[in-house]
Amino acid sequence: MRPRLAADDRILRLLDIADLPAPADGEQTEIIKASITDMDAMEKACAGVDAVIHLGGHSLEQVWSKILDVNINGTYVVLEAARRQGVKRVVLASSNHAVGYVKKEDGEAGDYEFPRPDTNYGVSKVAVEALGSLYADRYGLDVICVRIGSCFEKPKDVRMLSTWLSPADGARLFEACLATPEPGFRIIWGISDNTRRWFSLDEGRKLGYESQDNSEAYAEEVIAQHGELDPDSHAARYLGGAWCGPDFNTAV
Ligand code: 15L
Repeated sequence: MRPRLAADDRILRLLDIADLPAPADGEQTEIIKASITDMDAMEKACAGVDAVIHLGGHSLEQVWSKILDVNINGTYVVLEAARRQGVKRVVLASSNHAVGYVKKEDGEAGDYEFPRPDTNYGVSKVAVEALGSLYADRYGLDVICVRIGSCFEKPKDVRMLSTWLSPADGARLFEACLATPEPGFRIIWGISDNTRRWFSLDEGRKLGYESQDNSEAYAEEVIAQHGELDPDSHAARYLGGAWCGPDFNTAV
């Protein structure tokens, strides 16, 4: 997102526990190395900013203690630091795995599909949404939770022909989340306008998001490589795909 969210009238302040490349000449970017679980660092990082896009945390399944510390407590720290520093808007990365056990046969997944997490990671995304809801209702922050499908340069398998969010659409979606007036609390799908998508784009469109990409451009190549999905497989039956299957290594 770093090059995609750069703009002449914007300073991007990036925070990561990893080393990030120093800003290039003319790049209006500030770099902070810190953990999202460090309240002092997060308050400093939130000072004077208009909006926070929170993408930090474990992006795959992990043991519960790490999920609790980084994904759940880390999101609390992000929201609380934002509140203390008077930041008005926070965009939170949720995931399809918050509702992974929803069945595809039940039809297109709505924007506010009730939680059905498929893993510890999925539970953390439900908690992320709950924390966002608390900070919107109790403290008046604008909070938009984006249930991201699969955000990669290209769909990596046949399921991702349905769940793909192109990085360019991801940036369009975040721009819409930043620009829309007074959203309050929202949950939207982070999905491209894929021919094979299983997800609603209604709420995203209400915020001004218009996808310009469709995974169908990669369908022939992906199906030639992987073959069609077995209709009885978890990948074909559940939004969370193989994460819902008995062979998936749910960490304890
Ligand atoms: C996610 O939430 C993960 O962060 C990502 O790495 C993918 O696995 C994606 O879900 C997916 O379901 O494809």
